[in-house]
Amino acid sequence: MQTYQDILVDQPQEGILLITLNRPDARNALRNNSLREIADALRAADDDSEVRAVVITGGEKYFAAGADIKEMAQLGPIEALTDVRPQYWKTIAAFSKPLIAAVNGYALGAGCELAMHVDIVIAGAGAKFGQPEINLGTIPGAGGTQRLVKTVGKPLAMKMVLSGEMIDAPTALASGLVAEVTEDDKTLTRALALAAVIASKSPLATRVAKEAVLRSFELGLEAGLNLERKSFSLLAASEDRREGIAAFLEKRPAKFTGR
Ligand code: DAK
Repeated sequence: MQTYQDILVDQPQEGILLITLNRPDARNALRNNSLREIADALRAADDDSEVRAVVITGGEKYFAAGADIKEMAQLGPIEALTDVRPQYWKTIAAFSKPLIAAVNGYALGAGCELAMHVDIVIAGAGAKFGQPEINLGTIPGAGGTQRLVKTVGKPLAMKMVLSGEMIDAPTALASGLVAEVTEDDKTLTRALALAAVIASKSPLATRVAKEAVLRSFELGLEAGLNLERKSFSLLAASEDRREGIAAFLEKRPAKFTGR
């Protein structure tokens, strides 16, 4: 397996890849290289049929404290306009397999935006989410003014973006930013267990389901329902659907192959 500088990548269970942000001295601040490595690892995971789901975590203390402020300080308008980061974010957003975040501690700025790029966030009870860019005289740059509104709604998004104030895990749960809150020392275990459940499903169906759900952010209801119908019809031709239905009728676990 490839080695990286800012992340650790391993395969703790069959079918599951674990990415751990690993810049503890900078509170896992996401410098360009960190984002590049995350994007590279996800691209490789997309190409690897053995990988069925990915979990990303920052470890037990902090998820990520945002973009690297020291690196950001070097950005003038031209550098910001031609910045490489949007390409890395696009790769992360385009990852086609289920992506789960296990978040403990701070998920701030780009860290909160990374949490919003994943499909399911499991947060520890002590997790804190925020978009503190306003404290630096700037604004979020990777969806904090867009995905956040669509996720938690305008009132809370405005409060977070304009004040820089953080929200705690219960508020993140109530507002839909996270799917589940666990005890702090159970976050990764729970995320891996959920990844294992998802990894046992048909990889074709999870891929198509993820795409359909994500497209709902952009499509109107009629177009979204149309996409859903077409995707459903497409899956009707798959061996996995035949296997899933046969397994149900024969009262045995399904064995999905992704065909
Ligand atoms: N960047 C770089 N270093 C950071 C950092 C960060 N975001 N956060 C923490 N560190 C470093 C600190 O400088 C310190 O380093 P040393 O002094 O030891 O060398 C070390 O991590 C420990 O930090 P603290 O002593 O502050 O640790 P605490 O546990 O007391 O506090 C904290 C943790 C996360 C609450 C605190 O460190 C903090 O508030 N950090 C900054 C959070 C923040 O403001 N994040 C938002 C960053 S801006 C773009 C548009 C926008 C953006 C980027 C691009 N374009 C359109 C191109 C902006 C995005 C952002 O995310």
